[in-house]
Amino acid sequence: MNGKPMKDPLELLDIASVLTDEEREIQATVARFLADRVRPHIGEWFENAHFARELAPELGKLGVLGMHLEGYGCAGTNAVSYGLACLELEAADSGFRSFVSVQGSLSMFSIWKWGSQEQKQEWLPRLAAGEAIGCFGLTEPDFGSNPSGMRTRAVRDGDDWILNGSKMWITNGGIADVATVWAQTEHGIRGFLVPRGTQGFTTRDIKQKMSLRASITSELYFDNVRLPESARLPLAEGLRGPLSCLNEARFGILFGAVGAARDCIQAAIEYADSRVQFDKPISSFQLTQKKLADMSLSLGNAALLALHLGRLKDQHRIRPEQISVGKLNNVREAIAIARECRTILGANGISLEYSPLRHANNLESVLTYEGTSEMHTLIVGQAITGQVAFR
Ligand code: TGC
Ligand code: FAD
Repeated sequence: MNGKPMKDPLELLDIASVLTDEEREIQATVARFLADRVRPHIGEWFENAHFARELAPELGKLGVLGMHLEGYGCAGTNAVSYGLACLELEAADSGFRSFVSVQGSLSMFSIWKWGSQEQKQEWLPRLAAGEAIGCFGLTEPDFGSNPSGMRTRAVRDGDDWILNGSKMWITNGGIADVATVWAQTEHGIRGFLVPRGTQGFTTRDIKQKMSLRASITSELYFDNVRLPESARLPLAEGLRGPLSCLNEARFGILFGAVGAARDCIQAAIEYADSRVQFDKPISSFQLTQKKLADMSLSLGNAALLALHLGRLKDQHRIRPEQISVGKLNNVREAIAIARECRTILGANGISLEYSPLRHANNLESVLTYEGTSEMHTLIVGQAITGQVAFR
């Protein structure tokens, strides 16, 4: 007896049943927005390397920018709701989840956690509304996985600071109104807020990307940029400052990856149901079913892991190495799923008309940024053995 295909592979484990009504409502609202404003255009935006900047105020109105932060115009939701919003954003395209991660978890969080009252009042309400855009400069051309070696340097000149150096691979860099920039000082690493238009601060967008094409990635240059002491994030001292922001963004990614994988499996189920070879839908072949069953198992595991970590975060007892477990596992599983789904679509799988290869290409960046899979393996290895293997 034949039945109807399952539309959402997360239904297999009834994942939605362990969410609260409010969490389900937030997830559905974000999904509706994306279905209306992003999904119809995303293939074209990816092909043309276009970031739809005009959506920033709409995302602000939707409440997803800095949504898990309290005060200053932020929605103040729980961590699971933020994760579910990331899941839906990444189901549409990793570029939109990236935009929201960088705005809320890196730019806004750095100010919210480490900034002065004046800095918070000046920037957070505008960033939450999407009226201003933020970016976060940690990576440099010669220092990616090892940010402690950064060369960008800020030195005192009277009451001011003079900033010199460059940052590389910075999401939103070319369109940001304010950059959170991490630099060495004589007292160690410190963070600075550098507004667009500050003399000596320039940006250049990185072209010819084969991944995250619907997102802007840029280089930042600082040539004798003079900043007042009030531009320094007063509470951030050492590498702990930027790394604490990464915890927030990595948390969003471990949910986001589930969304990208879900979208790929949905596309594959739909395609397998309608594509006929040897006079039968390809969904009726055992090899196709094994692929779909195995992928749905690993999707369910990833979703349950994300939810577990979300509940720990909401109880304020999540540890960085647990976030590494989630990012490492869920991104690794998502990219494997995206590639496998592409095979189910045959030649059509290489067309931008379908999402799996776009997701797979995007996930190449996701595997690398916010700590490469190797770095997260070593963070987990260190937690298990007590031995540091980075150096
Ligand atoms: P280490 O000696 O281990 O630590 C230095 C200080 O930092 C503290 N710390 C943390 N604090 C908060 N959260 C964490 N996750 C932390 N990990 C370490 C640590 O306690 C220490 O504090 P203190 O007060 O004792 O000084 O540092 P290390 O130099 O050995 O490096 C450790 C390592 C390799 C894990 C770290 O540097 C790392 O995570 N590297 C990966 C770099 C990375 O993830 N870069 C991401 C750049 S941003 C980005 O990619 C945005 S993409 C966004 C998008 O578009 O979505
Ligand atoms: P490297 O650190 O040079 O690593 C190269 C390879 O060596 C990797 O496989 C790595 O795992 C491996 N490796 C390095 N050290 C070790 C070791 N000790 N043991 C084993 N293997 C090791 N950065 C920001 O600051 N802000 C942003 O907004 C931002 N956005 C990004 C957007 C995109 C699209 C991309 C692709 C990157 C972005 N990044 C951003 C940069 C990103 O965080 C870095 O690319 C990442 O941290 C890795 O650094 P790297 O590329 O220099 O690689």
